Amino acid sequence: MAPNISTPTGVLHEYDEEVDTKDIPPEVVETSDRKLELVWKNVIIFTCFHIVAVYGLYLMFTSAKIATSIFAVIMYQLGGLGITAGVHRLWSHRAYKANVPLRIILTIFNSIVYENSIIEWARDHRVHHKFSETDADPHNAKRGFFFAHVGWLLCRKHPEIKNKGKDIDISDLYEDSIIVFQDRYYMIVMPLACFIIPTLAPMYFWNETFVNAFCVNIFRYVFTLNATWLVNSAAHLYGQKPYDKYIYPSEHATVSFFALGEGWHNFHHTFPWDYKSSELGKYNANFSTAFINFFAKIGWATDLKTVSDDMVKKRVLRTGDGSHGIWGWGDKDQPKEDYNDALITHKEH
Ligand code: ST9
Ligand code: ZN
Ligand code: ZN
Repeated sequence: MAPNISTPTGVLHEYDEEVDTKDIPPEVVETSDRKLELVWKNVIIFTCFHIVAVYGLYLMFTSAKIATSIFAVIMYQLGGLGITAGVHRLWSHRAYKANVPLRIILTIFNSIVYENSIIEWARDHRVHHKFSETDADPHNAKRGFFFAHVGWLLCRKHPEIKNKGKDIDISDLYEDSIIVFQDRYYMIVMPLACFIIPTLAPMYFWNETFVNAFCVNIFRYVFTLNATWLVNSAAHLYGQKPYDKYIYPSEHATVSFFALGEGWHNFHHTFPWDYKSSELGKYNANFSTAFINFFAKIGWATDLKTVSDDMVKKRVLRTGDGSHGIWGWGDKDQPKEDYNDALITHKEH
């Protein structure tokens, strides 16, 4: 018997034979086999980073030069693009293709933020998509906000991540010599790009003090980390689900703002190969899309994949929670006055 989908506004429509169980998140492994093995080194490092970051924020408003703060904002944007347009949309999801110069730029940008090498990040992320909200998901949101946000980086991984993860194909990543280079020399490239150069540049170019330059840069880094982590925590736990109400990921405008357009997470988990990572395509909340569009214009980014309106529509009707906006002319939720007041020219006779 075909069940109905109920929405906040009532029953939307009937399931048809297209519905399959992959829309329903798999049950988690019994919690009893979770052994929390804290990695104290990480606990101490992340605590120190956050304390220095708070001091860096204080210095931005007290003694740091304005150029140092502007520089930090620029580094946040560039590093952010290295995550969103780079390791996320390009390398993890292959949502578009990039030529060698663009891949080099994105690899440099990516190294501005210490979030592990592109290969390691993309491997964890593919596992996250494939096994979302199970123990094989590195930042399983069913273990709570703190675990999904940062806790997962403070303890040993669940054995399921390694068991299931070994079957995820990442051979394409090893075929890209640029990111293989980054992975091999990560502990040289990353400290230079994330910590050393961003600290020395303000000291060299506008005579900033070491303490100001260092602490403001740590604030920039920690801010970027938290913007990224919010996608795993807040955007997996709070928000509407216009595309698929059977999954945890949700649409979160605030997260999207800080994460350069990556908070439209219900859309993203439904259509992970869409280069916009959202349906909206509004640049004010999706700076990363504007960046990719620019490089597409000059021919450096190609094969941009995106979901057709029709595909989105079908999916919204089949599994959405009813919170999706109107489709356009003829949508069942379109206000009746539109029919009377809309200006229609060149009418068909
Ligand atoms: C960081 C990453 O912050 C953040 C990622 C967030 C992702 C967000 C996604 C959201 C969408 C995009 C939004 C972007 C928004 C951007 C906004 C920007 C403004 N598959 O890991 P190990 C195996 S990092 C298959 O050591 P432990 C493998 O054999 C922060 N196999 O596990 C591996 O060996 P190898 C900085 C896997 O010992 C072996 O297990 N980084 C997989 O349990 C051991 O792996 C840090 O602080 C897998 N997925 O340790 C480092 N995983 O690697 C933190 C593992 O040689 N990490 N295996 O192949 C660590 O210290 C450790 O990883 C650990 C776990 C303690 C957490
Ligand atoms: Zn996710
Ligand atoms: Zn993703």
